[in-house]
Amino acid sequence: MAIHSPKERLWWNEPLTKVEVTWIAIAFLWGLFMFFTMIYWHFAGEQNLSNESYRIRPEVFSERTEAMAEQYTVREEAGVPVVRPPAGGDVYMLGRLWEWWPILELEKDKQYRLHLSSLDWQHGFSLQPVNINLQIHPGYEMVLTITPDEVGEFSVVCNEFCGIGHHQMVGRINVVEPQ
Ligand SMILES: [Cu+2]
Repeated sequence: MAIHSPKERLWWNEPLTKVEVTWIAIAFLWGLFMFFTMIYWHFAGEQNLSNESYRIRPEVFSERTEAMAEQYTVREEAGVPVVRPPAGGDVYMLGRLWEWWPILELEKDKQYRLHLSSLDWQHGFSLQPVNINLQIHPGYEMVLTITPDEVGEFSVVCNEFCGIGHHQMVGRINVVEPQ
C-alpha cells in the first residue's frame, strides 16, 4: 500500500507487477481514445469550425472593419450599424471592450469569409444558439469560410472573461433570405 514506506530502499528497481501493467495499458489506451475522439469530434460534433489564422495588427483590422461598415451599412439599431456586405466576399467583425461590432446581415446559403479579431484583449466568440465557440486574440485574425444555412437572428456573446463589462459584451449576426 502506498501509505506505507516501501520496504526496499531501491523501490523503483522492482519488476512491474501485473496490476501496474494493466493500469498503464488502460491509461495509455484511454489517452489514445481521447486523442482520436478530438479529431473525430471536429467533423462529427459540428461545433468548432476549421479555420485559418493570420497575424494582423489591431489598427489594420479596425480599418478594414470600418471600411466595410462605411460602404455597406443599411441601417442602425441602437446606434450600432447593421452591415450587409455582398455575398461571396469578406466580412469583418471585431471584438473590443465591450462589444462585438458591427451587426452583420448575411444571406442564407451564400458563402462568406468571416474575419474575426480583437482590438484589445482576449475575447470569446460564441454564436448562439448554434454553440460555435472560438477564442479571439489581438494580433491575430481568425478567418472562417461559412455558409449560413438557417434564417434567423444569432447572438454573439463573449465567453472569455474580459473585465467589468464582460457580461454586456454581445453582438449579432442576422441571416436573411437572399433578395
Ligand atoms: Cu470579451
